[in-house]
Amino acid sequence: MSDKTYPVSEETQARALVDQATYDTWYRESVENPDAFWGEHGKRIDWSKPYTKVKNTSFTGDVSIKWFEDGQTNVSFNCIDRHLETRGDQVAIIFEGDNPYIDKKITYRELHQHVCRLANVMKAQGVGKGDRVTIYMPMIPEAAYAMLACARIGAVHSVVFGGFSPDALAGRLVDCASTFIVTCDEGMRGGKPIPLKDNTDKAVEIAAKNGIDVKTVLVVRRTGGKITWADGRDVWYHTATQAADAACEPVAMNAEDPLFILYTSGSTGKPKGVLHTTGGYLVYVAMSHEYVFDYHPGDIYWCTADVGWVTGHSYIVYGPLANGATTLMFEGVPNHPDQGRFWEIIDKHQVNIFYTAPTAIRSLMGAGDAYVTRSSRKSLRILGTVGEPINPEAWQWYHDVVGDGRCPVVDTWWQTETGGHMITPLPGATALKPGSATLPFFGIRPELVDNEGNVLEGAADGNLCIADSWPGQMRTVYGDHERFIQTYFSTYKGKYFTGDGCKRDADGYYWITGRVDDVLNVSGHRMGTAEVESALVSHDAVSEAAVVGYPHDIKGQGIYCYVTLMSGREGSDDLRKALVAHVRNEIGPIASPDKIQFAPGLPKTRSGKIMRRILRKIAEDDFGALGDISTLADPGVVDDLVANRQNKK
Ligand code: 6R9
Repeated sequence: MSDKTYPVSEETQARALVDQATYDTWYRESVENPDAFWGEHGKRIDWSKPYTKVKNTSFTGDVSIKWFEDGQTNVSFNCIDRHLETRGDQVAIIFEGDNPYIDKKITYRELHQHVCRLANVMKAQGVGKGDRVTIYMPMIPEAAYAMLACARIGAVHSVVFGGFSPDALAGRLVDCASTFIVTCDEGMRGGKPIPLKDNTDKAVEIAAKNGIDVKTVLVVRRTGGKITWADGRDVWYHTATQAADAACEPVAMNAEDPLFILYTSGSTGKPKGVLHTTGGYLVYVAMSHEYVFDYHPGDIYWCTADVGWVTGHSYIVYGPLANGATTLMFEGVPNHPDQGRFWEIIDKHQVNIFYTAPTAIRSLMGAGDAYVTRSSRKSLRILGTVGEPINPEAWQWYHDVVGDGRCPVVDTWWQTETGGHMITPLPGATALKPGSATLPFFGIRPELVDNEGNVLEGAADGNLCIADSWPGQMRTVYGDHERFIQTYFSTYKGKYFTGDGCKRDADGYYWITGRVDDVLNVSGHRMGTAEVESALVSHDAVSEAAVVGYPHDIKGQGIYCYVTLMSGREGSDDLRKALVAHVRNEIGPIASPDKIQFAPGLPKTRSGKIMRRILRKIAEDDFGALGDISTLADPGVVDDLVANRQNKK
């Protein structure tokens, strides 16, 4: 923990929407009287039928979460139509291509036409309210059009990150019985094509074997690369939308109607379909986008996330567009053509607010300051980070070098499940401490509890829970409410358990220490150790596997795999390569193992439970501190594991 503090500068204060006194008053109101507070702030979006009820939530029993439940609205109307009169000609989306010579600007009026045409195409293809539409796209504006077109007609989107494999895509198609896909011929990243249509074809085949017949694949032409075509199923996006009407009435949705499903990894089992609904979600992401980034009309805002993750949903598309902002979508990667690309884009489009991940900051910091200092960055006002804990050195570099010491850094802690920011500074209200996500956002009641569930007071170190509901919270796991209750509300009764460990210092500041469950965070991407293990054991050479994380300088965590082979199989570098390729194939490149150790046996208790604590220590090369190994069925396996460790420092 760094002990430096950065008070709010006069310049930031003068401009800020929320100062410290306002934060204090609003925060108190928001937790003491949530009905009054959210009843007022819910009005920031337009409702076709105003709500009369505000909060109706329970974290016990069946767990039921409803906000603004008798109100009606439409997310696409709020993100587009209501801006047309005042800012129809303002740019809504700036697209910056993978190739630095390609960009384009889409105004709110153009956005309206694109979204209406696509919504009409979906309707003509039989998509209606409540139907699940899968979006498997690169970072191009059509991905946002597709999300908004779904919202317009009441369809529920499930965006699947373009880096996921056909298998992973198929699993998500089957889980939510989705038969309509929007994809593209190929994506383009760092000058390399990504075969999205090809992957989709494979996924459709796998889904068919599992009982889901995909009816329509709508294909955006991005590269013009060669693809195979299934007549009767595949439809070109450009021909269909050209022929469609450019007007489409938004459907009135109840506040609690589903908006989207987004799959995320947990400590056990297959990824969960996190379900978010309409009214509360939009209020929460719009409000947090405005106050956390101190967004003012006219600001150019850039979040470098992918729309395949929740950050892309809430803070590239829904929050910014609900606020009538100009949001930048970047197709490429931070190191193409070179490691100065981010800073070049900031100058090119005069970006005022920049939001990225610690892993990107660490890797660009490693490239050296010259890539940064050759750019001006004078337009920058606010810097943000998300996705994993930021180490104080990276925070300091971001603040001092990228922000020239002028720009507050908002370290925003939140999750797919929370919909929007939970613990975060507000630029005009919060003194910053490098590495701390600081204080709770309006309506959020963090609690630290020990392993027995006792609530800890004052400065403490514990498991992070949230004591009461907020409007952006997920409502259920799609198709499995019991799993929702079990995963989030059963560890500590009556509280939402985040899965994160956290410290609170004497000033009440929160410092997230990382996951306390079997979830890895690799370059800000969440994945369950169980998912990587099941990918490994599906290889015919593998009999058993155990996966743990270890500290990695750039990625935050690396993936360390202990693999026991089938009898008669020999470990070798070739087999290591084959296993890495196999996992990439099963899940996607983000799950590539960093280290594979062949282990004749794994450390197990007498009841057969793998002792991950020991495996983590060996992976960290910290085997002097293995702790008590006397409960192991065969303590002898530990010597072999230590002798053959793959991460010797
Ligand atoms: C938004 C997002 C959620 C997990 C979360 C935590 C980690 C996210 C963080 C952070 C420390 C931050 N995390 N932001 N840890 N400081 N500012 O990333 O959602 O992909 O669901 O991941 O990421 O461990 O529990 P998601």
